[in-house]
Amino acid sequence: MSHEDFPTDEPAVVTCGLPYANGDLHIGHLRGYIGADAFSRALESLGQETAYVSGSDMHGTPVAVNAEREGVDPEDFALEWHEQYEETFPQFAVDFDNYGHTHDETNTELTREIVRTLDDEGYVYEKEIQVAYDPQADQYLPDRYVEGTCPYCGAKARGDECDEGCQRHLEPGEVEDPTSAITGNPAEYRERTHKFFAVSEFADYLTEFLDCLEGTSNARNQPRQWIEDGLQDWCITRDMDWGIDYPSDEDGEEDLVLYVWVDAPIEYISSTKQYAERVGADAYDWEDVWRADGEIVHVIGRDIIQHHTIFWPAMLEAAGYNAPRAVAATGFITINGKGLSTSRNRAIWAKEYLDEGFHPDLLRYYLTTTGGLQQDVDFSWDAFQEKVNGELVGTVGNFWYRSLLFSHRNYDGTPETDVSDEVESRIEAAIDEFHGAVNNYSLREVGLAATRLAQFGNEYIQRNEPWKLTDDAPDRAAQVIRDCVQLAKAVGVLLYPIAPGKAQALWEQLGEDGDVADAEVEAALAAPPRTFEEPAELFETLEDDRVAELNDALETRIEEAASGTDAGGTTDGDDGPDAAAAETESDDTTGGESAGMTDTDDLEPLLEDRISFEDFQDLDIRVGRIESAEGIDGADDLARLEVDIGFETRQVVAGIKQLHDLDELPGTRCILLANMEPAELFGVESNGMVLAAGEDADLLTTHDDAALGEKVR
Ligand code: B3M
Ligand code: ZN
Repeated sequence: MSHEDFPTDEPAVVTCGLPYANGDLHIGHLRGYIGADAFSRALESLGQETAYVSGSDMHGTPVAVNAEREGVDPEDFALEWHEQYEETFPQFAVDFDNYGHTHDETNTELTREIVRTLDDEGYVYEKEIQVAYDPQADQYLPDRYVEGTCPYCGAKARGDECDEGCQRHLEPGEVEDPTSAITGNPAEYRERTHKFFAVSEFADYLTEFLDCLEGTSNARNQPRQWIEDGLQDWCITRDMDWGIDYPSDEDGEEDLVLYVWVDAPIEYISSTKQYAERVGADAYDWEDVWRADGEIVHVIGRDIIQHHTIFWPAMLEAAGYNAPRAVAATGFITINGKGLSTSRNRAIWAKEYLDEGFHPDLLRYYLTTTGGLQQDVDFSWDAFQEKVNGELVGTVGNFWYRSLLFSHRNYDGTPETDVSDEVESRIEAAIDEFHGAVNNYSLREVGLAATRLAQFGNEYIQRNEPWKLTDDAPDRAAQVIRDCVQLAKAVGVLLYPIAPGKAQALWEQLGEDGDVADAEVEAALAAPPRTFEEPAELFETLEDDRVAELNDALETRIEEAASGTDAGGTTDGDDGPDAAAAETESDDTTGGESAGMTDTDDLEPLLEDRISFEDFQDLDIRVGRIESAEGIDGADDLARLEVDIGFETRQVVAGIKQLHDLDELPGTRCILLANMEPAELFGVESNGMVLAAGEDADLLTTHDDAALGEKVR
């Protein structure tokens, strides 16, 4: 079964994974929250009725352990972080329709009601299991209170997750060689009775569910594998005080609380319900979404796919709720090519970014358009500068400013003529791209639809040179400028989900009433007001010396954290927000951490995520031979190559000018990605990509006599 394209007639809800209320927010968190925010705004731009909700995750050992370390009550501790998150999100234009928390009354009640239903429906049973226990501390050791070895991959693991290895969820009793995180002593296993949810009964249901699940492919492929390997039932209670009590009439069970992963996703529903109660069911009916056929879209980190594609849909199905339409699982963030690590202070903190005075839209644009949703995205201040100066200042900002300024000076606003057919069709094509991108869950393409349109605009001005026409061909000049003003407005409308603040500023410069947030994509084709004031530039160049300072500051604090001379300038000197950062904490899982300084420290981390053979087959990789190679004038690094791939000779631009003796290259066999989308670099079209390894661009070649054009597989 496939879903009807967005926009549909049903209301939608977009959610992002709940941050554990236990430490400072950083760029790893922001990627998901900004991504989900942009997606929800994009849906609204298409005319889809949408709510964007989330809340703080208050329970579980990630919160309890950190609160205990600070010697404070977990509820007070979590509430304080919750309030801080509520303040921080709007500063990144992350605009929730409702932001609740898992400990509030709505969620406590709904959780108990749902668990009671699971029980009543016969999906919950009791079982005696081995639970880790610390005799010295005289307490049981759920989840993060115990550390040991993952039974599946041998990596160091926490009680309920193999966070540094295979990323699997671990059931109580599974971790080998357990030690207590409280005393550091070896833990013993003791027998306890716990409640289990019969997930294994849902294997067939989940298989069908995955067949129509939209979002990223990792969120379908990984769970399919888990189902094939055989589903285990899921322990849903813990020996702890902090959490939601297991709803039970029987004596002796009141000391069990629900596992945090039971009540956390239920907050998605609770938060939607709170929103609906605030605006009224006529404006938004939460039951239409969760009890009927609404469109549920979850944006999450890729380390919590199992919770969202196995446990959660099984719970929803068992309790009589609607199934998610999409799970979009984002990759990790790396910093300067290495795993983000809060304990090593290798992170960009939310507060730090804001203190630098950067506009939120710059980071929003960087995080959404640098890589596909599923891909890991590297952040460096250098790459940030390149993105900002190249695409936002150079392409979008430049086009906006020159179009509006010229138009204001010569026509006092929008020239009184219609948009040309050429420009109207180009805008229509951009709207189509936008629509397709939203339906493919590709925020990158949403953002690039706008940037490419601005690029077209710049080329259009250059090509038509209106400044030469104003005197001799005034009608023609008015036409060109009219087109540019329309293009500028269209870029603003399409860029709105990614850069809402800047889009609104443009909207106001154009003299438009109201908010761009209330406009839908079709507004890109509607004429702007007849007059508007002189515009101001909306993006600012990020200078080299500023970037050098930012790089120095980052390096210094990473070094300080490594030598233990600094608590981090954040509250996490001792591992605070690591818990919240689980989705980004891939942290040197490729060996750097345990093996100390090895050669692999300088390599990009291996991707955990596997792709299917079908995905690989999408790459059309061919054997080629370089026929000619010459430097491109004006470009420091680029060379223009002619590559014979049997069927034809391709012109390719490669960043190898400084790295190879170009005269030596003709005759060299190379490997070419033939179905790379064409790009234009320094005015030269590149029609394929030559594969090379590492910083020195060591060119891949063949070692026998494979024919030119032969497929590499
Ligand atoms: N609080 C954070 C994480 O594991 C966790 C998400 C809950 S989503 C329902 O990424
Ligand atoms: Zn593992």
